[in-house]
Amino acid sequence: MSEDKVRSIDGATVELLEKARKENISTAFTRADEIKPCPIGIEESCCKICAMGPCRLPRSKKDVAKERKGVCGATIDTVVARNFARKIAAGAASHSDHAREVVETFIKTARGKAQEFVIKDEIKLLAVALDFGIAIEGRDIKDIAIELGEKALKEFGKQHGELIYISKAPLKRQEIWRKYGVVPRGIDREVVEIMHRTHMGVDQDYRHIIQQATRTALADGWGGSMISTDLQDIMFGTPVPVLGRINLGVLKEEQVNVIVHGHEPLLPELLVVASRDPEIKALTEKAGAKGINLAGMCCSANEVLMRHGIPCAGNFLQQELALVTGAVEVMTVDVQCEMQGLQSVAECFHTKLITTSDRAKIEGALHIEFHPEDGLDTAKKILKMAIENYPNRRHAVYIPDHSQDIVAGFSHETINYLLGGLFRASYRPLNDNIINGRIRGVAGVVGCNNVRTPHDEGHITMIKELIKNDVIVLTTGCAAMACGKAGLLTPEAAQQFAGSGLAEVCEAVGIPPVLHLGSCVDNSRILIAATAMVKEGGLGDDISDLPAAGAAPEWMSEKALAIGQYFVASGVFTVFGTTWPTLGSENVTKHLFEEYEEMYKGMWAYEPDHEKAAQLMIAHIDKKRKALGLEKARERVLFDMAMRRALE
Ligand code: BF8
Repeated sequence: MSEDKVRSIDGATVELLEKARKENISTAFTRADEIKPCPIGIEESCCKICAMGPCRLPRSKKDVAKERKGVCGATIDTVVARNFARKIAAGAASHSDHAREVVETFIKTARGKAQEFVIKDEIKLLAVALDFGIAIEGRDIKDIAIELGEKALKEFGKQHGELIYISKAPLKRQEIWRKYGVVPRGIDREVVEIMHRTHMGVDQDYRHIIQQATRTALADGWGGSMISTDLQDIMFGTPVPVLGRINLGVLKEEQVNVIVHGHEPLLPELLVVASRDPEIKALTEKAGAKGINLAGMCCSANEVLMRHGIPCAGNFLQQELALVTGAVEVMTVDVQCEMQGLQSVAECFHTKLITTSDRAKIEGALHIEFHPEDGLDTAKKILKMAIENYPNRRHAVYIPDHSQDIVAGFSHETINYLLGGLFRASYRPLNDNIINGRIRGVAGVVGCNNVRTPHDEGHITMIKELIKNDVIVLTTGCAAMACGKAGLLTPEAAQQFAGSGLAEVCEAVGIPPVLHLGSCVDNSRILIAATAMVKEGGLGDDISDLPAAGAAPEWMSEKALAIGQYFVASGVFTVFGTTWPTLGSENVTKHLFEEYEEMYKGMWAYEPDHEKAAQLMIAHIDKKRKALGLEKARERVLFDMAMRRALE
């Protein structure tokens, strides 16, 4: 097997890695070979928060140092808990600052001050307004939207009370949160408090530090991320099933290729509009190209795929490789998950890398800032630059012949409708099929790629194991894109990969066995789907009672940790792969892996073997089925080699 095949299970990635290697282009894959992870950092046994250190306290030094304490006396438990909490603060801040941008644009849209944007989904506007306690009777849509935007904005700076969306959770869950003092007051306040508590000489009790990390994570999942999803849906439309295509083969040799990369769907929405503009089309023809080909990368891809069926070029570890094709005229990036390495790859080709957010620049890249007031003009300007750049291709273009049909667009509202129909939309059929055993349970498999584990392999190994065992999978982010590339996001995948019970249900409803719910902020859709299942009845009275589990087998970002923490605190057993950031402290790990089950009825687990991780999830699902009295015999399907080959 070639070295590149070990790095990724995706054909397009393997081909372009080989091209990059031959052309001596540095990518995350080659840099990872040059940089070995720091053995002390990987277990988070290093404290750098003051200038008396850094204090390195690795587990391996246990016999040497009498006690693993820093200069100030901070225990290893304090050090590890602080590091963990700061990561969650960064993750929650990222999702929530994205949300803030969305809310501010939403207010401008409602006031008619955002170029081209309108309120597209009035039904969802009214539903969300009611959640916020806003009167809707006899009122103008515009006034309702302005009031909603202003109330949503206040959620960030609120100092006291509870975030409004907390009341959407099952009542039993809310009680647990109140009992442990983790109901978020205001989104920004919780992030700031983590930074304060983890400053030198403040909070020095690991359980207490983790408590604030939980409150902050909940401010993300049931705050920033949820606000983001809802307001994006209202402005740009709530996703419905849509056919798309995925992988680097969606790039077109004879077209002007523009990739939107990042997270906020604001400029990408306008690039979609601008790409259909007659003036842009005429300019494209004049440049000798056969059209503008807009494609997405990372979560921006998920956003425009979910709402417009715009092709997805790929997930996190494919971002540099997209440029290695030599076919990309422009790549726009806004915030999060954009590698600085993109600029040096772009310089090997004719590609223009354009940063578009006032919060993020990349040295050497062009900066064209997006502002909602003249967003469409900015989008057109960027497309014109791409068209002008089309004749500048310096190298032979190489686009791997790999792309795959996918069906995406499974918002909570759509799942509700697909299961129950327009007039009796409900999760009843899902609950019934879980109760009768055709569906064993539900898994949320989400998160990133990580160059320290073969690209996409964790997602696909885990998800195939789950669906074969009749567990329906909800997916978002880069995990969803991995599924798309592996052919798991089509209704036909049910027959090919799912167990007979799940396949039967998927066929009856006409859905894939793996449902693509969107970007990473859309993990909030999974919380709402889980809550809807609880409220539908028959599966207990809390999220923790559901036969359900979560996972991020290839996680790498701080955002993934914030997501995991709010899943766990919402009652979901959650398994992470690749690495785990509290291994330096047995006490902190025990707290998150064991004591949390007592407290929150959900807990973390770490299992880098993806098949074993899937089995842990299935075992948890079976445990919950048993507790619910759903003991209809369910033989676990264990694959032998022959069955595996047959699957492939
Ligand atoms: O927010 S899954 S690598 S792209 S962090 Fe990033 Fe991870 Fe991908 Fe989207 Ni989410």
